[in-house]
Amino acid sequence: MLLYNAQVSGNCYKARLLLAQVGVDYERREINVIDRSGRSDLLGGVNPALQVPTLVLDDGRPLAESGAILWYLSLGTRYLPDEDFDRAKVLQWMFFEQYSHEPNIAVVRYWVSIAADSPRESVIEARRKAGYEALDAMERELATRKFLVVDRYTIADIALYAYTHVAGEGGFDLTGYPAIGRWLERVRDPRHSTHTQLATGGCRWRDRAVLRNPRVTRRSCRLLGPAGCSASLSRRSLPLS
Ligand SMILES: N[C@@H](CCC(=O)N[C@@H](CS)C(=O)NCC(=O)O)C(=O)O
Repeated sequence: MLLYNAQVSGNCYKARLLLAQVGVDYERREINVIDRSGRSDLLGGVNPALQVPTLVLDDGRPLAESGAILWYLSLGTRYLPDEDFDRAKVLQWMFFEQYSHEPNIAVVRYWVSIAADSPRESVIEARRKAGYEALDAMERELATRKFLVVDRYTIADIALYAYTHVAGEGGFDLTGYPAIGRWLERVRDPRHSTHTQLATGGCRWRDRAVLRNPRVTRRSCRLLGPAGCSASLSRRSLPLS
């Protein structure tokens, strides 16, 4: 697979994290999110929105939007629940992320820490206020449960972890959000999610739940035999920030 990627982008981070967790080998093509020149030439054929992340499958079909990429890669894996209602709850949080969280927390982070120019302070403050409201909603939910859905790590957690764990770069102060703080730790905990196991050479791609998804496993199974698996995975630098 090929990922059109920007290293600073939390939306791309979601795709990189799940690709690492399911153990798919892929290439990256870097896009500059500040200098937008030449964007049509680079992405015109694969994403009408001319944005990243965009994933191109091995058969050439392109898939854009971080949520769609997470959904596709998680089909048949432990990262997407089987039960219909639980799957709808995953979507609930992913839509929340795209409408209430990312447009405020990610955009303020972009203005404050990445962009060459930013709007006037009152505009930033209005977005920051809306960002805090999104964090309030997460705090209320996470005060009652360990993860956003079915009390285990799913792509809903990946979608919301991406920009929450770097919210400080947008001037968001998370000290008043103890449940979010504990959830951030849980997401990083190898007992709940697998990325730190991968970092230490874990071999989750052989897991039965992962193997149920032919899209993400056929190629990695071919590429990584049992002996090569931990070596390949431990060499991979994981996109944890
Ligand atoms: N809803 C999209 C948003 C994608 C998006 O905003 N991508 C940004 C990087 S985070 C981008 O490509 N910016 C450059 C541009 O719009 O020209 C998603 O979740 O993937």
